[in-house]
Order: sequence, then structure tokens, then C-alpha cells
Amino acid sequence: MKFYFKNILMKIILVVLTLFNFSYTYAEECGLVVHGSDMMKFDTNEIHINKNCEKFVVNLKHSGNLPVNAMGHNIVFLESNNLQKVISKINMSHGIENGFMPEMDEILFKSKMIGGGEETTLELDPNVFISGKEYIFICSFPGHFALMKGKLNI
Ligand SMILES: [Cu+2]
Repeated sequence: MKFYFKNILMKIILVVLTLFNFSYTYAEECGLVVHGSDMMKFDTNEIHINKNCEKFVVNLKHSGNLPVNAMGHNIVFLESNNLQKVISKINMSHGIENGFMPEMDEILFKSKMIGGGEETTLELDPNVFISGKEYIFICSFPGHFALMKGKLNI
């Protein structure tokens, strides 16, 4: 009888530990905070997207002070092969609310463009990314992609 209770207690402890570990891992891997700065830089050049996540949430924060029309940042996800095509379409005439880009199938996900002190979130569906293909993220403010880009690790 004593052994029986000990066994149950051990099982409960294991379940609690597993649940705690699971939620911790989930929180760690299904979202990420990316900072953009007045120096026209992202604070990361690689984002790991866990395909096991139902959704992946990118929280973009602008840690600078400059306004959106001078140093706006967004985060745009696309296939590496489409980079030239997408950046060739970046133009002030498309407006800040559209990230200075026209509607394009090549743009997989695009956040709002923000200025200093602001933040925005973008939900990605990890299923959109196909293993084996190469993907990148950029800021589509005209001229920023030269410095503000990084790759995805799927
Ligand atoms: Cu930018």
C-alpha cells in the first residue's frame, strides 16, 4: 500500500514537471521579440521558426525615437528567391500604410510599419514555410533592406 501511494505521487510529480516544461518550451519557441533601431538595424539576423507551433508570433519593437516617416520599420517575410522582385517594387508612392509595397503574392507576411517607441505584432502560420526552401525577412522602408534583413531557419 505504501509503495502504491509512492508510485502515484511520483507519477503526479512527473506529469506536473512535464506540463511545466512543455508550456515553458512553447512560450520560448512560438514567438519572438525583434527590435528595430534608429541605426536602421534589426537586433537579430536569424529567426528560428518552429514548425510544431500552431502559430508563430513576432513582436516588432522600435527602440529608437525617430518618427515613422523618417525611420519607419516593419518586418516582411518572403522567399529568398523573390527578394529582387519584391525590392524592385518598393516605392514611396505605395504609401507607408502598405509598407511602400504593392499587393504581391510573393509577400508571405507583412507587419504594420512603426516609428520610434511603437510596437506591433504579426502572426505567422508556420505551415506556409516549406522545409528545404530559403526564406528571409526584411524591412520594406525604402533603402532599409540593405541593412535590415535576416534569414529564417525553418
Ligand atoms: Cu526599417
